[in-house]
Amino acid sequence: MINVIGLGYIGLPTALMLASHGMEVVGTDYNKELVTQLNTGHTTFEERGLDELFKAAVNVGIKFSHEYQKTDMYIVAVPTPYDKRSKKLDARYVVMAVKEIMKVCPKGATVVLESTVSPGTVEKYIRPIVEKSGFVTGRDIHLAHAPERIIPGNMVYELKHNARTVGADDVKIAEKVKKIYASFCEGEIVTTDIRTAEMTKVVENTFRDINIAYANELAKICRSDNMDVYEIIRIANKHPRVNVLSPGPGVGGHCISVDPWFLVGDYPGLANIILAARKINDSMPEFVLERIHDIMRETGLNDVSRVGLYGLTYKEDVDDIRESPTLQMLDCMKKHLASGIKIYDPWVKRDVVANQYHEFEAFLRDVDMVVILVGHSEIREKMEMLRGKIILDTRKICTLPNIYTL
Ligand code: SAJ
Repeated sequence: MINVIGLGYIGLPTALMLASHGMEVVGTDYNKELVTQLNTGHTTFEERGLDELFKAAVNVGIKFSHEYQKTDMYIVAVPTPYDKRSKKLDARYVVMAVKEIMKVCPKGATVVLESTVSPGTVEKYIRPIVEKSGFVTGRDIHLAHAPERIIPGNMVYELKHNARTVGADDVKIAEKVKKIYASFCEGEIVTTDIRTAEMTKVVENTFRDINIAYANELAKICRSDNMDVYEIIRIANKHPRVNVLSPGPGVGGHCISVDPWFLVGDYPGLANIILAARKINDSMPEFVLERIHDIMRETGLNDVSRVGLYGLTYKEDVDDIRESPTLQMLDCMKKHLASGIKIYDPWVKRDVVANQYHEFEAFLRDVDMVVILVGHSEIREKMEMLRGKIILDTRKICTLPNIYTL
């Protein structure tokens, strides 16, 4: 039996996938409400294909509990935030999970960590917990790191098709863990040591952060000198070895805006491009605010309560608002004591900010300017309804004429 610890954005789909491919699975989460919701037949977030996968897993007997199980295989997928001051990994959830596992696991068990961590985390935090619990790693308890790689919005597909990495102390354990993932993963599964697996995952997300920062910096340069950044990127990308990403209102989510900080925190003085990229991406919400300000002045709109922000999530067609550029912008506005701006997101059903709307029509009625911050399918389909508004499109998705861009 496999006990998947943490039933959030990564743990839940992983548990469901394993169960629906013939593994006996119990998913454990310390949040009792979440466990109850799953046990009453409801998924806890929206994701393409998740409900179908959930049904398939429930049909073959997946179980959810808030209790850790006694078994020989654990997969840990708990949050790994960073400490905003030190910029280092905050390992408290990983530590808590491994401590709980040690209370129930038998000798011979394998603990696989899926959460993204900074290089050296298993050595620094996990191995000591195992040893303090009276076990010898590599003999009584085996450790492995198999970082998740799936992208929100396409998780179910990517779980099945992406290549994966499995790092372990011992080749036999790596092969054993690989076999479990191979039950559903059709991509290549590369085995390596734990530290390499840890570093590789952080390197992947940092690569993307740096590339997005390049696009965002170009947007700023082009704005300062009246050039069309989108046209320039479109043409540059025709070069066979160039692939500039898209500028946007900033980088959100719990991965790309967080993981590069692990390297900055652990390697001060060495992680220079990485730090610069983080700063550029973090500066984008403020840049958008400046654009709003300039456009208001240019168009004679002087009432901020007639400005509407479209999108609260960190990217299109997901319901995740963690570190979202819109929230970063609202924080920035608070510093300047500005308020009254209106907000709408079709994916965010509960009230999370002031002046939030739940009806697109009502939102549009109350604003003269719409700032597109997230390119949800909804707005792409309903673009015509924006006709007549002043539009700032930070995602370059608007098909109407005379719009403003970054
Ligand atoms: N963004 C841009 N311009 C772009 C691409 C993205 O501004 O050209 C913004 C997005 O709008 C969003 C942020 O960057 O705010 C991050 O979005 P994303 O779609 O690039 O990535 P995530 O955070 O949803 O998922 C990433 C993925 N990592 C990589 O692509 C290297 C995913 O594969 C990881 O599994 C995930 O992080 C994770 O959990 O670590």
